[in-house]
Amino acid sequence: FCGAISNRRGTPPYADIQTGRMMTGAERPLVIVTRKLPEVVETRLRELFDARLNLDDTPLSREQLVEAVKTADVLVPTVTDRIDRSVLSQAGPQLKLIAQFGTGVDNIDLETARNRSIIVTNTPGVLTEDTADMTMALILAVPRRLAEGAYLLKSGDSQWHGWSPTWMLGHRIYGKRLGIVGMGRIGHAVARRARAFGLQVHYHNRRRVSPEVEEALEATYWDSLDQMLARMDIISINCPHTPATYHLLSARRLALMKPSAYIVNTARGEVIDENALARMIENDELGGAGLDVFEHEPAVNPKLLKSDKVVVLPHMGSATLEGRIDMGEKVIINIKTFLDGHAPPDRVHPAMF
Ligand code: 8YV
Repeated sequence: FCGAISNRRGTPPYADIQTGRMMTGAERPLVIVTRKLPEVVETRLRELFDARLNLDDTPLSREQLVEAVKTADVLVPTVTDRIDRSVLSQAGPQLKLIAQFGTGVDNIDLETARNRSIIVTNTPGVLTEDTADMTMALILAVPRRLAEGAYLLKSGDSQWHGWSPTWMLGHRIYGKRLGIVGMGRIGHAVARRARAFGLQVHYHNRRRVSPEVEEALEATYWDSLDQMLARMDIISINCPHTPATYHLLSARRLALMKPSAYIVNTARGEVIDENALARMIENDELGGAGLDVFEHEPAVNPKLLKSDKVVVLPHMGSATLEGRIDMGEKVIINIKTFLDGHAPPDRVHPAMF
């Protein structure tokens, strides 16, 4: 990790983070990036900053993370880096910005960051459509048994003896009720897609969206999550993971769902009590699940892996090259704006935690 890459001299100077003093060449702020990013993003980072990159993409150990916060002026972590209180409390006074490569910031102890006057930014907006696409893919895949069918042919020992009218029957999604938990950017994008597939859109959110948006999405608001859960055919989790949403889908709430209902999660595993979900799947108490995220990534509950009623993906919701490049650009804009002495555009608002 951290093969230091020296920068070309002659790139524009920057104001020092602490003093506002102009810096040039080797004095430029040190930006430590914890994971390998697309080449075009890394090239730009090297051009602009004293960038220390992770060329072989091995996730940082805790000790390496501590070392990084002790030395970096700007840290660029991702979801796989646990920047908790004990890591942050060892940060040097030079660390002033954590520019997360990602939208979710639940891997960062925001309160400690705030107490230490470290600004945290993220990359909202640029992965909305990709994540909504993957959500829709799971909403289709689970009821229509897509992964099961594909695996059956690819697994070699063909159990396919030709078409039959009663074989591999799934369930129709057209006309069914979709309940979106979390009507932010991604929730909206899922709702737009769902309408096109003939689903009836329902949602639960901390705040009700405007009547204009509700009308455009033909979306029905539920103040009570419990009541919504009991009446939906499909539930999609699209809210961030915060202390308030940890195990929002608890064993008690999961049990409110119809036994035929499906649940899809492209947000964060921690929003669902994964053990409770796995038990329900094992006991045939739910129609199925489409999961892109897990409570203890990269571990996945074996009961979920075993079940034909569950489609699992390895946290791929936003995994497009275009999306990753856009995320990198956002990170660079946040860093550059900050180093130029302005408030970076994607500061994580205190209301998020
Ligand atoms: C990213 C995500 O892959 O941005 C997020 O919140 O969940 C993913 O799309 C990852 O988190 C990058 O940090």
